[in-house]
Amino acid sequence: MATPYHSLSTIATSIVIISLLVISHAQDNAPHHGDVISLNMIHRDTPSSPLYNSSLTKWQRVSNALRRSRDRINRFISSEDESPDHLIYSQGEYLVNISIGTPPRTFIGIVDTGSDLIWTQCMPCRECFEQNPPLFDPASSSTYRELSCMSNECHLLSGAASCSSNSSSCDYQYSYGDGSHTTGNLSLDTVTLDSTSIPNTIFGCGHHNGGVFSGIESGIVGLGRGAVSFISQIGAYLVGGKYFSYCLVPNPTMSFLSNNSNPISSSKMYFGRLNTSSGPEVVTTPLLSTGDSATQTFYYLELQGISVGDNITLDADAKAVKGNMIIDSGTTLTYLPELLYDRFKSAIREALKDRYLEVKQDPTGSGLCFLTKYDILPGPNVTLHFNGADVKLKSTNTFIRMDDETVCLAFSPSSGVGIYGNWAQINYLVGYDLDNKTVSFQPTDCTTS
Ligand SMILES: *[C@@H]1O[C@H](CO)[C@@H](O)[C@H](O)[C@H]1NC(C)=O
Ligand SMILES: *[C@@H]1O[C@H](CO)[C@@H](O)[C@H](O)[C@H]1NC(C)=O
Ligand SMILES: *[C@@H]1O[C@H](CO)[C@@H](O)[C@H](O)[C@H]1NC(C)=O
Ligand SMILES: *[C@@H]1O[C@H](CO)[C@@H](O)[C@H](O)[C@H]1NC(C)=O
Ligand SMILES: *[C@@H]1O[C@H](CO)[C@@H](O)[C@H](O)[C@H]1NC(C)=O
Ligand SMILES: *[C@@H]1O[C@H](CO)[C@@H](O)[C@H](O)[C@H]1NC(C)=O
Ligand SMILES: *[C@@H]1O[C@H](CO)[C@@H](O)[C@H](O)[C@H]1NC(C)=O
Ligand SMILES: *[C@@H]1O[C@H](CO)[C@@H](O)[C@H](O)[C@H]1NC(C)=O
Ligand SMILES: CC(=O)N[C@H]1CO[C@H](CO)[C@@H](O)[C@@H]1O
Repeated sequence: MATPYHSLSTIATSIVIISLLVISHAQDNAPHHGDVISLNMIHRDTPSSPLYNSSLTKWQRVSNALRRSRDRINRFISSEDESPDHLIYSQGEYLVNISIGTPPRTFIGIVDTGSDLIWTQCMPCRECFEQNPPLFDPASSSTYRELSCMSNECHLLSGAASCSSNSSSCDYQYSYGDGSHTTGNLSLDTVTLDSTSIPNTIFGCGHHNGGVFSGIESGIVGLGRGAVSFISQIGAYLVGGKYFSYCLVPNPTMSFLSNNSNPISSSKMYFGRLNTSSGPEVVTTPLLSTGDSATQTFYYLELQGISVGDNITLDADAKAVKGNMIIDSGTTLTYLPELLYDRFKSAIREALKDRYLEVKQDPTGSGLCFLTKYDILPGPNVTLHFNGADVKLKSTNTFIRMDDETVCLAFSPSSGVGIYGNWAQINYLVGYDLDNKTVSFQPTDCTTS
């Protein structure tokens, strides 16, 4: 809505009226007790993905995913050292198709557990990347409202918001480490997930946007831990508070499964606490936080060690306060602190040296690849020992096929913080409990759940 000028009292009155309308509307659709919102999570490399490039071969896709992985870990490492507004976005691997506005308009967002703000490209567009769904036009949404500079919401963005005067709009500016950026008005509108409408969601209505976008997505859905993150905002509407989880299926175009045409069910994201989040096989580890605002977005875990068979290697440097590892859905490989990685690699090499020929070629940067047309099955039992939670990986989590002949360890060394990447999370139900500050893992066949 273009609001050239309103007196403050008019704005305040409108806010009250709009809020009342929105809340009463929302209650019709609000989740009932026991309902959890379920969304498909589209991997960029599945044929149903709007980002799918059919002219790439399977192995090009793998190699691209690993390149994105390297870009992203580098952002995580630099964002730890640099300023709070140095955000890490570097593509990410999964998309969700949600809606924004009244009536709802399609919003295809990249799921980013490494940033907070949810934003979409908006009309009038002064600088935009190409996108497939029509641009969101605030003027066509009856529930859209621009936030003022004096609003509490505007203050939540601290350094990323600026105001020319108290009565002006709340202008935000986000620059990601990879050169991607969005600038626009911080606003409120209804976001619809499946059939659940969540009113007054703070989002960035971006009028100047650019960077590494692929032409289909409309923006980013930030699912970090910070105050403006989507999950922090919508917790009040969810069953069991600020809780989301996902279950990632093996990707048929990028995995051990050699059959591209075999349809496989989609990965799922759930908002709200699932009943299964405390079953017998569930393991749970605390989420750690730095006092440091620069990194309070990230989901830090403490990885105490890693076992290959019965041999355990401990990470002597594991930092109990802050955590030595970030769990992330947008990075493919898992990155271990260097010393831990070196010992892990030696143990894997030791366990497989009699069965497979090691090849020096190192397309992953993983440093350990084997020549084999067959999958490494059974592989050695690999267990990640998080504080209080032993996560037992399957061979399909531990190794990644690079081409018809080569299988590599799906792990790489990191010179800074580690990343628990999405490949190692496939076929686990991973639950993020922001209220209880825990992350839980439950082995699950995600293709049938
Ligand atoms: C989930 O738990 C809630 C509350 O304990 C209960 O009402 C609901 O029936 C449960 N749902 C399932 C599918 O078990
Ligand atoms: C798809 O991949 C081909 C081959 O690498 C490339 O030339 C083309 O630009 C890609 N298309 C898109 C939309 O990324
Ligand atoms: C997103 O959802 C809308 C509404 O359900 C649908 O019309 C559209 O085709 C979907 N887009 C993609 C790329 O899945
Ligand atoms: C905005 O308002 C605050 C207090 O309400 C005041 O301290 C500040 O000086 C005002 N700033 C401008 C630019 O008017
Ligand atoms: C691939 O999947 C198709 C359809 O499900 C099936 O007919 C075909 O036999 C499969 N090929 C292989 C090699 O598994
Ligand atoms: C465990 O360590 C011992 C001693 O270094 C070694 O002999 C054995 O092969 C290792 N087992 C595995 C599964 O790596
Ligand atoms: C892996 O662990 C399972 C039980 O968890 C055991 O039955 C199996 O023998 C182990 N495999 C190897 C190679 O040690
Ligand atoms: C989460 O915390 C609440 C209260 O702090 C507690 O009642 C509940 O049992 C906890 N849930 C889990 C799954 O730990
Ligand atoms: C940064 C930005 O695009 N701010 C815009 C917010 O909205 C007002 C009008 O609604 C524009 O004038 C600003 O340019």
